[in-house]
Amino acid sequence: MIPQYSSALLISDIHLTPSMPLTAQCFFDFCEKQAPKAEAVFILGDLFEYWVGDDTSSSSPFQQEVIRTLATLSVKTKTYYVHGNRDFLIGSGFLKKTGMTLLADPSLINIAGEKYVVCHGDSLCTADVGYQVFRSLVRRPWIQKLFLKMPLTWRRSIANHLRSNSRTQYQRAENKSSALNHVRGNVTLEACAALMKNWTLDKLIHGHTHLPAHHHEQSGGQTWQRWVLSDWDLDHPQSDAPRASALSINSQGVRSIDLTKT
Ligand SMILES: [Mn+2]
Repeated sequence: MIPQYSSALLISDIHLTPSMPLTAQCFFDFCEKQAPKAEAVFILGDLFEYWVGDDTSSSSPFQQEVIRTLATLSVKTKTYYVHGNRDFLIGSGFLKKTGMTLLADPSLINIAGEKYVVCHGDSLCTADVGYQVFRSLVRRPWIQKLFLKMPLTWRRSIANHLRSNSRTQYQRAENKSSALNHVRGNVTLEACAALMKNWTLDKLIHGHTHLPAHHHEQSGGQTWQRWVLSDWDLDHPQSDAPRASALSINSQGVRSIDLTKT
């Protein structure tokens, strides 16, 4: 069934971790204040910095607090979640506790009478062939089952290894002199065009690239709009401007809300 609402808020890439307390506080405030005002809230992946299994929450006061916050929000408004590349192991246990409904990546949603395709965004980064091979492997159920059977210390160490690799790549992508890596960290026009053609739609919303924008794009006679959600970071003011935003959709259209100023 297609989620259909008159208003919605969309967020992604909050990268929640106890070591980023200001970002976490901004998320808790969002869930308490702004989020209940929308009919539905969509979290388009990378809610957590990393997730190595639902069985870790019982020993983590931080994860317990996130679960409580989302469960409280889910009572007030409908909440949806799409897997990100860092928290795709979020399973039915976490979803049940938080009251969130899992959406496939990509999915169609209908807000205020307009149809949008939503996804995390990593599947659209097709210039990074190595990553796409990795993605297709780790999304296989049998590989996930094997991973989740490993001791927690192994799982954490694998996740840390993958994160440090991805961070190095991201820093390279930030370096504008390296055009190739910049392309690899972004979605491709071809992948977006194929997705829009497949769904015969002209509105796409995703996160993942940390390049918030509203694009008007075209390819082969097709045109579409693409909104990119921002990542959240209020804990590293030295590296970039503090940022946290949500996309609000209602009968007035689509607009970005700066949560660092609310
Ligand atoms: Mn991501």
